[in-house]
Amino acid sequence: DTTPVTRALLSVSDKTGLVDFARSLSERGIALVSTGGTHKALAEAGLPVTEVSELTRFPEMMDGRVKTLHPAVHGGLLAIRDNPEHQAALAAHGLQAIDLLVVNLYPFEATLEAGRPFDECIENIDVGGPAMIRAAAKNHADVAVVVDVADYATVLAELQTHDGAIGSEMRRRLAQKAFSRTASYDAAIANWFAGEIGKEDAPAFRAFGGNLGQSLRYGENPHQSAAFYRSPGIARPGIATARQIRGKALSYNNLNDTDAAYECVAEFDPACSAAVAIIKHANPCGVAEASSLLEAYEQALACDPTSAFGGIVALNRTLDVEAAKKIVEIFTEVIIAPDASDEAMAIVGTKKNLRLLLAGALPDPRAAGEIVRTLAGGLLIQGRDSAVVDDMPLRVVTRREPSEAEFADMRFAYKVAKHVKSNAIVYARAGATVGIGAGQMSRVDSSRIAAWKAAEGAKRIGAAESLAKGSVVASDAFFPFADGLIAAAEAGATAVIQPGGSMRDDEVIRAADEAGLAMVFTGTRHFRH
Ligand code: 93A
Repeated sequence: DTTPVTRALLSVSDKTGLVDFARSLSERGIALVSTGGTHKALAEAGLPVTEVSELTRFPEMMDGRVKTLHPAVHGGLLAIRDNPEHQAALAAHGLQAIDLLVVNLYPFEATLEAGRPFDECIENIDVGGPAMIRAAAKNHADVAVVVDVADYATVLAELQTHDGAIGSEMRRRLAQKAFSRTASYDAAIANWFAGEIGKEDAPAFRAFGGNLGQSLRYGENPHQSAAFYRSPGIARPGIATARQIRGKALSYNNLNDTDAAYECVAEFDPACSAAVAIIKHANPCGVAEASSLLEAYEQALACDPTSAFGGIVALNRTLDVEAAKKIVEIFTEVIIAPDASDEAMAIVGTKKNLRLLLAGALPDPRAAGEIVRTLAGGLLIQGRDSAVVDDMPLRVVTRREPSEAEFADMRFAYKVAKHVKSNAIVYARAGATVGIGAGQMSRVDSSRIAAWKAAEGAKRIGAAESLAKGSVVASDAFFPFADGLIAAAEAGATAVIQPGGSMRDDEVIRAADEAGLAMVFTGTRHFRH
C-alpha cells in the first residue's frame, strides 16, 4: 500500500495542466514515459522524459494507430508486484513496472459534437488508450490510473501525504472512474454508430449501453418501434430475470404491465400471506392477500372484474393448481409468479395464448435501484421508491385510534397505493381492495372514482351497501383540502392513511374527527407518475 510511485506513463490528447503535473511528478523523482505528442510537450518544457518507442523498441506507426499496443507497456501495467512469476517475466524480457498511468482519450465525443465527417470520427476512436486504462484499472492493487485532468491535483496531494505513494483507497476509486470512462466512451461510439447505420433503437442504446434483451414487434402503438433492454451488470429479480415458459411473445405493453404487477405483488411477504395483483394499463385493478392464492385471486378479481378482463396477474407464491384453474376461466394476457407447479403449468398450457413467466424470486421492495425515463433529448433518473409502509412510523392524528383490523388494512392499502398512478386513492377491506381511483389530475376525482367502483362492486354482488362501507382508504399524497376526505367518509370508509403535510392538515384532521374517522400520517409520499 505504501510503495512509492517510481514510473509513470503519460499519454494524453488533452494536454491541459500536463506540464505542471508532470513537473511535480518528476520533482518527486518519478521517471516519466510518454507517447509522441505528450513526449514532445514535456521535452519542450525541459522535463526528463523517455519516449514509449524506446520501451517498446518499435516506432509509433500507422499514423499513431499503433504506439502503446505492446507487451512492454501492457506487461508493465499488468504485472502483479508480489507475484514472483510476473516479476520473473518482467526481468526475463527486460520490462519495467509502471505504477502510474495518466491517459485521456482521443476526443471522440468532441469530434462528433463538432459534426466532423465519418472518417474523422473513426480515426478518433482510441484503441491503445482504453486498453491501457483497462489494464491499469484491473491491476489497481498495484497501479494508479488517472483519466481526468481534474484529478491531477488530488493525486499530487495524495503523493504528498503518502510519502510518494498512492493509497489503495484512492487507487480503487480511480479504477472505478477509469472503467466508467471507458464504458461511456464505448457507449458514445456505439450510439453514434447505431445512428450512422440507421438503427432505430439508437435512443435505447444511449440509455442502456446496448444490452438488448428482446426486440419487440412494436411499442405502445403499432406505429412505434420498441425493444426491451436489460440494465447491464444488474440482476435484481423481476421482469428482467423472468423466464417465459409458454405463450406468444410479449408486447411492449405486456412487459410494462407485467413489471408493474410483479413489483406490486412483491410488497406482500409470501411468508405472511398469499397475494395476487391484477394489473391493467400499469395500474392495479384489484389486489388481495389471503391464506391461499385462490382466495386472494378471487378477492382481487372481485374488486373490478370488468377491468381485469385481459389483465396481467401477478402472484407472490408458487402458482398452484387451484389458482391456475380459476385464473384461466377469464381471458388473461400474462401470469407472473416466482414459480409454478407442474400441474399448474399444464393448466395454463390449455390456454394457447396465455403467457406464463417465472421469475425465480420476488423483487425486494426495499432494494435500491434506478428508475429511468426519457425526456425529449435527455434522461430523468431517480432512485426506486423503496419505502415500505411497514417501516414507517404511523402517527395517529385523530381523536379515535384505528382498530387492529383497520391498521392491517391501512398498511395493505398503502402498499397498493404505492403502485397506483397518482392521484391514487385505494379503498380496502379485510386484505382486499374494493375500489381504486388511479391517474386523475385531481385527488377528489380519484376519490370519487374509487368510491364509485366500490358502489358498483356492491351492485354486482347484490349487496345493499357499498363495498367501501367499513373500509379504510389510502391516499398516495396528502389531501390538500377536506373535500376528498369527506367524500371518503361519505362512501363509508372508517379510517384513513395518508402522508400528511398539507398546509390545511388541521382542517382535514378536524373533518376526520367530525366524521368519526381514525386517521394516520405516514410522513412518506408515494407519488407515481
Ligand atoms: O491510435 S491509438 O489507439 N493507438 C495506440 O497504441 C495508442 N496509445 C495511446 N491511440 C493511442 N493512444 C492515445 O494517444 C492516448 O489515449 C492519448 O489520447 C493519445 C496521446 O497521443 P500523443 O501523446 O501522441 O499526443
